[in-house]
Amino acid sequence: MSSLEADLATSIGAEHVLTDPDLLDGYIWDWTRRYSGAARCVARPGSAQEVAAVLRCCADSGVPVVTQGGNTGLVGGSVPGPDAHQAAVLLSTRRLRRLDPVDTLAAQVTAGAGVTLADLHAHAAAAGLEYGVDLAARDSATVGGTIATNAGGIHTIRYGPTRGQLRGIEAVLADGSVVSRMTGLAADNTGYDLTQLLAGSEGTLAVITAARLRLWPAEPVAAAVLAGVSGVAAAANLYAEIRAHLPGLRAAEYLEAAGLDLVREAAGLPLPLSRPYPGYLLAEIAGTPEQAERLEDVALPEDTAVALDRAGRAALWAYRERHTEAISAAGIPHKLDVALPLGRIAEFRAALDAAVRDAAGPDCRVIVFGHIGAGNLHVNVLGPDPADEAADEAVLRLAAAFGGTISAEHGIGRAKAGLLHLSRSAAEIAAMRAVRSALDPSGVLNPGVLFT
Ligand code: FAD
Ligand code: 2HG
Ligand code: ZN
Repeated sequence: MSSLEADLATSIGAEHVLTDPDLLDGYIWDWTRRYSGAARCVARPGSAQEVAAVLRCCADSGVPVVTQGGNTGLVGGSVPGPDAHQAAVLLSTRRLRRLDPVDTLAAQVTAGAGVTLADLHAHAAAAGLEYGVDLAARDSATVGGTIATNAGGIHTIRYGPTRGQLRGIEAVLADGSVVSRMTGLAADNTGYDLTQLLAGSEGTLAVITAARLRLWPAEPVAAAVLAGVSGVAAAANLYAEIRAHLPGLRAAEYLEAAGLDLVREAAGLPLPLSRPYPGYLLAEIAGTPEQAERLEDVALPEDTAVALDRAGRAALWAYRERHTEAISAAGIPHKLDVALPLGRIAEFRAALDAAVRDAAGPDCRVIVFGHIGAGNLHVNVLGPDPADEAADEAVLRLAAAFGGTISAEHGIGRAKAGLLHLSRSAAEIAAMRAVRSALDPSGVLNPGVLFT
């Protein structure tokens, strides 16, 4: 055991420092199997003080630290870079499982960074409240990871992304100092907002150890609706039509035939409607059954499935939520996560397939789905070699050309670090780098993530 591993073992307990290559293998590959890297060990601290001790040991040795929560991130940020000379300490937050009683008066809760979204949802629900961020990886994705990526998800149109749920944060900086602002005050105007700064920081500024989270009154879900449409423009228009009639609209998702076919094949599901369509809009409506009756005022396509009970709604959601799994069952995907102004989303979609095939070859399969209410399209490309970046770059350049962003919700990670300039100006990138240098002067936290 080297002196760093020995120091880590002294600080957090030898049983929480993993060096066995078979055990490391479970941490060093990302969810998509496209990215993996070199880790010298995995450290599993159990408190903010132990995180601080790990960071101090690594700072003293000049060894990079890659923080990992549920390892469901889709941009290669949760695993180390491939350079064996730069082998990292992988800091897993999975033991940071504190989950305090819900403060029903403030409608807030304090949760450790390693708490999963599923556990947080169950905890909030038991108090008659709801956490505003939900996504299909809920059983593994953590509070810390979703803050670090500013995750979006299926309820972004209702509650906003993760940054909108934050009322405080506890984190450890690269030098081991603990910053904690967990008062939960909704009104607090005392200088720089470190809590918000860490939202979307992707492990490059600090290790988040806990957060004070805002909760919402639990909403009864009245209906899920799946409508067959001609494509993304029709889906966007139908979304706007439902929004105009139903104030309880809380999710508006888009699917296409290519993704639906993969899901049906992987999960053995029947066609959801009487015949196939080029696209589908899936909407979820909150409210009482009477409020859901206002769906009758919406000009829904004739071929629309409406599910009122929980089982029926889950059956419709399965067609959307199983996309990521079904795509990975067909190959190692190139994942892009763009957002466009709704008014330009159809132009982008019309140009997409040709742009990908021109860049990466005629046999690429392009699968598009996403959170249409947020203008967010997930573009998955199957076919090109995992190391070939041509399709990725073509999609991101196209999004930028149509006034969009290269990341709607997954972040930049390692995958898009070289193309950050497509969405951020030179002055913005310089300011971001200055913030990073101020908080982590040696650049030990997640090197290669966000910036090349
Ligand atoms: P990880 O993957 O472990 O890490 C992600 C990033 O955060 C890395 O850069 C890591 O270094 C950093 N990090 C993790 N924990 C900390 C911490 N405590 N302190 C500092 N940095 C940290 N994303 C969406 O936004 N919306 C979706 O709808 C969505 N759906 C998904 C569905 C599936 C099936 C899958 C596999 C993924 C999906 N994702 C989605 C992506 C992913 O779930 C999110 O990015 C999530 O926020 C990652 O959380 P995690 O705990 O797994 O983080
Ligand atoms: C989703 O919305 C996730 O399902 C994953 O953000 C997207 O797999 C993807 O590309
Ligand atoms: Zn998504």
